[in-house]
Amino acid sequence: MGVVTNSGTPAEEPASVHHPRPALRAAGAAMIGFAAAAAAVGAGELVAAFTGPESAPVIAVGSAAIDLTPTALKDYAVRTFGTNDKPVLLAGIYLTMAALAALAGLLAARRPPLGGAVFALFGGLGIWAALSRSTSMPTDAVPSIAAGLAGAAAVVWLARLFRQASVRPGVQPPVKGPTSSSNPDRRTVLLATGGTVAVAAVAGVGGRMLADSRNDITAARNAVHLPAPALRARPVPLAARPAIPGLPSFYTPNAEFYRVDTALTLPRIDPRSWSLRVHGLVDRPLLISFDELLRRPLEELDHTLSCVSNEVGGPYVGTSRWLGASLPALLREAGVRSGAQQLVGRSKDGMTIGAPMDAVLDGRQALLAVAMNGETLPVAHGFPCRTVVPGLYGYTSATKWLVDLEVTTFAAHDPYWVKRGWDRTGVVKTTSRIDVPAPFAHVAAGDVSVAGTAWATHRGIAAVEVRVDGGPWAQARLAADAGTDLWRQWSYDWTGAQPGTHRIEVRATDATGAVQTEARATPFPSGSTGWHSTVVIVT
Ligand SMILES: Nc1nc2c(c(=O)[nH]1)N[C@H]1C(S)=C(S)[C@@H](COP(=O)(O)O)O[C@H]1N2
Ligand SMILES: [Mo]
Repeated sequence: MGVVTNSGTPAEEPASVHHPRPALRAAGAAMIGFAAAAAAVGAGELVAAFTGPESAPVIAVGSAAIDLTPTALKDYAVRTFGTNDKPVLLAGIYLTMAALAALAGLLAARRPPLGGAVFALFGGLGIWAALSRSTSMPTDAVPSIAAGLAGAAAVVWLARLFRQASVRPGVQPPVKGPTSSSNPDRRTVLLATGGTVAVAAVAGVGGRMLADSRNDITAARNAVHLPAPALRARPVPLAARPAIPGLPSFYTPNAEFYRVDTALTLPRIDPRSWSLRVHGLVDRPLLISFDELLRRPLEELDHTLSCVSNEVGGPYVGTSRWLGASLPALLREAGVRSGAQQLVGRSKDGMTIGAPMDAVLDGRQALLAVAMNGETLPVAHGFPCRTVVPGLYGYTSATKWLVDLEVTTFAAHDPYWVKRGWDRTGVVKTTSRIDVPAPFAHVAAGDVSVAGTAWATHRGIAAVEVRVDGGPWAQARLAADAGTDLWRQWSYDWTGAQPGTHRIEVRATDATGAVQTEARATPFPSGSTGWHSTVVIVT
């Protein structure tokens, strides 16, 4: 900042200050670039308050980046940053933008139109990103147009001031010219730059606030009255949920339920304007409103949902009591035609999730869920309606913010993840996890209590075995069976643990008799496999 705040008269200063050093001049030019970028983002946010949060340039570019990210990189991001992957992505976009903005400032300090051109390119990228979404409308381009114009105008204006201030006598080697006395000084440039940032901040923050209030559906969500279930889940026996310290609770509280999706801004859907369309290979296409959905007999389903991206031992799994209308019943009303192979759910944000039709209609309790653990679906988990199909990973079964169901063939449509190389069936693999002791925990020698979770959703868990340091497998104690669609908790008393470092391994057998495979596989393309192990230090 020193480069522009110094407005002392040359006579009072040491000679070296008279001529801004190139580095300081460059820093000043970069600041101009940042200020113009702020103006661009602020203008984009303000306009996006009217055209929808997903049309804001940074969000649009981020969403396009998510959709274009190669699977391997996405896998890496989920593995490394977990559910922080979105903040990390946005931070990356902002940092890239800052670097390009600095470059634009430097170019503009030489030739202002060049800086303007960089912002025109920014705007163009935003326009392309905003229009590239499957659900985009022409108006989605407007925030990026505004951002590009605001950024270009700001950078050209500030760069002209900057250049004029730089040719002021005594600041640069003297330049002759009759206008030099009326040229702006560095203080003017500073004020203009700071003013631009201030206006941009007001526009950006104001735009966000406006968008939040325009899209606020809290009241509408709170007003949803959940009818009593027509079909209740059978109570989960206490013996199915042993209270072992360190084990996750049998039902996962909504606030702790993992969240995995591609949505940079959560779709906010007013249930009063929501409808679900059922079409494709059906005899009677349907369109039902949220009220009509709630008037259908609602069923409770206790079900463990898990994510295909879960690593061995990973956290992307949770159990909930879902409440919703029967999906097979709705499909039967629509009249599924022969030849139908795939049920594609479409979300408000353009996600497509395809479930094998034979799984949906084979008698399992698939739902159009409206509630989770007795609470109206949280926005992050798909309010007002999502699908839940036991036995399948979320990416082939659990469309959040559902607005459309298409009955189709496999050949006719590749859903989002299938396009990216993932398996199209998504059957949950037999998985077991050691939750207690925690990895690298220090435990006292003697008797060590080991416990964990196992799931083979819709097949059920028949056995869990544990071994220490590659020794013989021993049967773990299984908690009572609460149903095949649920995880099963287990415990094992490891007796005579000797001081030292030990490795505990676990494997499960599903109810078909298949033993969980030892072979390690990455989540891509059909879910991770391999035995989970934990290293503990016995003292
Ligand atoms: N609209 C939408 N629905 C979605 C997804 C998504 O990205 N967008 N992700 C799916 C995946 S991969 C999983 S594992 C589950 C996760 O549901 P949850 O976030 O409620 O736990 O949602 C599924 N439904
Ligand atoms: Mo997932």
